[in-house]
Amino acid sequence: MKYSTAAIVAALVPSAYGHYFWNRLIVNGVETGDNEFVRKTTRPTAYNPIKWKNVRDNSTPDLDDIRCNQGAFSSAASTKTKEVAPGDNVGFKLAVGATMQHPGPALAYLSKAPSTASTYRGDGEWVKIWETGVCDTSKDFTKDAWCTWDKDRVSFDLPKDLPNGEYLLRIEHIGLHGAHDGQSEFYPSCAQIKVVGGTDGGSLGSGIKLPGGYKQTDPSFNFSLWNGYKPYPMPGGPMYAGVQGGEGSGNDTAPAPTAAPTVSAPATTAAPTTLQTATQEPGNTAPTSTPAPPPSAQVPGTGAPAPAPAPAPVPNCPNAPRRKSKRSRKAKKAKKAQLN
Ligand SMILES: [Cu+2]
Repeated sequence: MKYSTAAIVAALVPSAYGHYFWNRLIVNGVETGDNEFVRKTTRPTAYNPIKWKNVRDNSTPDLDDIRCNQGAFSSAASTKTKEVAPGDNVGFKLAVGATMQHPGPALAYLSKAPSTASTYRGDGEWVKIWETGVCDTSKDFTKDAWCTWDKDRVSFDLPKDLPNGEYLLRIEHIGLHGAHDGQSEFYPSCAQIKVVGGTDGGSLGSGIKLPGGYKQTDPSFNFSLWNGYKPYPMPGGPMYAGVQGGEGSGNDTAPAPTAAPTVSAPATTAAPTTLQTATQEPGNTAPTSTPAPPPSAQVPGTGAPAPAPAPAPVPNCPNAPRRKSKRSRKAKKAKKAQLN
């Protein structure tokens, strides 16, 4: 049977710009292997998000799933731990050629393992070390205004004063297209790292617990992208403020991070911890017109226009209900190869 280009494109859509999961750690620009240092999820559909509503794979942010994705601890022992140095540029790449075609922020957290990363469940404090939100308020707030839009990776620097030891490094992208309806989508994963060449002792200061630090009622997860740009209140508590104590840190007097995480602030008075941009740009993102298709160069093998998301309500991802639909044999094979 001969497939039309359009049919093939439609079949490829889910893996090309649907849901996604992380499986590669990047260190100083060098990609590591699939799940070599990133714990593998056991969820039936690896790219499904974690959600509070319209739940997939029984996975919600109130479960341990929110740490490193569902079932990730079961692969901890078979996941390698990557040696890194303080200040190294690290990053994560999505699996199966996916890109982040969901609007929303990305965040990175560290949690110190009491002993080794490969035996750590992640039940300690998670300290946020990086975040990214809106890069250009003149663009579509439901799409490419967000810095991560259509990217297949993120990268950032580890703190220069990061104490020696083993950690879980947690990456997360949050899809906000359905957040006005309580349908924020969480895509976390963790890499196992060992910091060497730094100083001994000292702590990262206060962070959040996962689960617990994200609440279903948080303004960050009940936020509408659909009526033009507005500042987004970043979740995840205070940003890392420097090592607390420890030998040779020279930073023993660093102020303690603020005690009150913004995530627990009521919606009406929430003061965002971080605004990516200072100015408000009204009127340019009204979701009344059909969005332009993504540049085909950004979506390998397709020139497919993105399914136009309805302005409101937006209960589902454009592709979510279609993920089980016919997929080309080629894409299936490629995906299987990636997953093996
Ligand atoms: Cu989605």
